[in-house]
Amino acid sequence: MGKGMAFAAAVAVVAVAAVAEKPNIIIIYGDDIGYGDFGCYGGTGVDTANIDRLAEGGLRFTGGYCTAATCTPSRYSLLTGEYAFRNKEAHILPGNAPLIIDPARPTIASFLRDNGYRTALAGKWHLGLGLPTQPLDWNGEIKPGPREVGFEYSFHMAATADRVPSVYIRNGRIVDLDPADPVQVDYQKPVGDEPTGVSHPQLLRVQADLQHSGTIINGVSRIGWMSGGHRARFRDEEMADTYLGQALDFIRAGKGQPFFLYYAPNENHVPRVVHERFQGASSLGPRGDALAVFDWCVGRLVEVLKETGQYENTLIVLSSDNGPVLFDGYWEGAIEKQGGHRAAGPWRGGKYSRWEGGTRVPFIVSWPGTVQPGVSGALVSHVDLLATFAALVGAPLPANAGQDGMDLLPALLGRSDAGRDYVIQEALTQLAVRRGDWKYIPPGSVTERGGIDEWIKTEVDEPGLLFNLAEDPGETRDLAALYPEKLQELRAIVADIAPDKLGGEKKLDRKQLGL
Ligand code: NG6
Ligand code: CA
Repeated sequence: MGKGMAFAAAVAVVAVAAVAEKPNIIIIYGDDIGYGDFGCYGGTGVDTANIDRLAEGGLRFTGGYCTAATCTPSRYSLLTGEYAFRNKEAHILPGNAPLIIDPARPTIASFLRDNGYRTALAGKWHLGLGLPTQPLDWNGEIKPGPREVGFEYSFHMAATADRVPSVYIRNGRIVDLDPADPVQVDYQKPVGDEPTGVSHPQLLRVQADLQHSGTIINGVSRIGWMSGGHRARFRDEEMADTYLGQALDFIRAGKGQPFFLYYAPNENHVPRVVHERFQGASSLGPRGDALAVFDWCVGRLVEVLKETGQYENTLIVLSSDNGPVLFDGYWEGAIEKQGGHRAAGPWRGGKYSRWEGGTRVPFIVSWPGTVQPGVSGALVSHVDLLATFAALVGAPLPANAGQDGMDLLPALLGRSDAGRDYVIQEALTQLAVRRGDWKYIPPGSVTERGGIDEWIKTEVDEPGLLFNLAEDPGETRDLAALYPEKLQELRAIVADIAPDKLGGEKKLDRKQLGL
């Protein structure tokens, strides 16, 4: 337990009730940033002084989880408070996928908007745009999208930086679009006659795998094909400054109304093409340089909060959408240059993985004067943020709001070290569960990225794998045979929540499992 955390539950209730004014709320959502990437979590090779300072003055969780080991499901759960596996569309989306959040479903953004907040998104979206019933016209009004699920202002890319269309969208319109040069997007076949990574590899600044060898934008081939929109195309080097600028403008514009900002930088997702002033900022190559960019952006954001007198009245949650990945389609040298830096910290695996590194992420909360500074081992998940913010603003959640989250306000403010009892971890639609020191991985396969252009799959048979994370953070010693009761206890959690996630065709019904 960290300094200053020995508070009785009764005290916590009184103290939380005493939070009178509605604070601003900022979620800073990193992309593919691992548990071990920041200095305050043991990272080396890149200076993350701004984030470390935020953690020092705030609360740093060691048991903080995103809900899934890839972006779309993780962001879906974050915003809705619903487990992503309940929504069959919540898998990694192409750049032309329809919106997967039902606009009738409350999100953190719509909930806070309805409770007096100004709301904005600046950064990555990747939750789809448009309707499932008709193809999206990129040259008209792009909707439904972030605005229809609660963001009054939105400035974002459609999906990821490695997926077309490589443009920004502001409030439902492509920014800087020339009507004489309309955008077309396709994920099945090339559109237009522009060079691709396959036809013109000599034009590439960074070599890519076949999946990332579609249309070349800014010297980098992407997933998918696009034509048109030349004036609107982004330059990767400026993306961080662009999103940050949007975030800062929004912060500065506030007048007497609290705000909610979902700030979702691209860093350090691939392609890692950082601004010239950050190239070589770390010893880790472009991946570390991108982390330095992220840290710098956090520093600027805090500075502007201070300049505008809002720092003390702003709750910041800083985290990541999934665990780290070194090679993710581009030959950027991340593996060769990692040295002693361990992006996932002590945990096994990373992005895509049911191993711990897939979903155990950095999780830092700042609210000067209100959050009790320290380090907390409480189990907290992004799925809880909607319910927790509802408690914070003192408003009931609508009946149809995310049913999977819980109010963890006392834990989030460092006034209690009681988090959730267990946490569900999703990777590629399969689940795992952690409770206390124990982790259970139901049958199926566990995926992780291996070395360069390599995937590693571990097939898991009945009854699944059981690990003690306190003694074996690397998940190397399966204790299933030694502790069958513990295994059944954790398995019962999954059986209750998602009986179909106990091993696909190998699944046994509950009676056969002895539950
Ligand atoms: C994968 C891509 C990867 C990345 C990821 C999404 C391949 C082989 N890999 O399918 O490069 O784009 O999708 O990342 O295509 S995420 O952080 O948005 O989930
Ligand atoms: Ca991600």
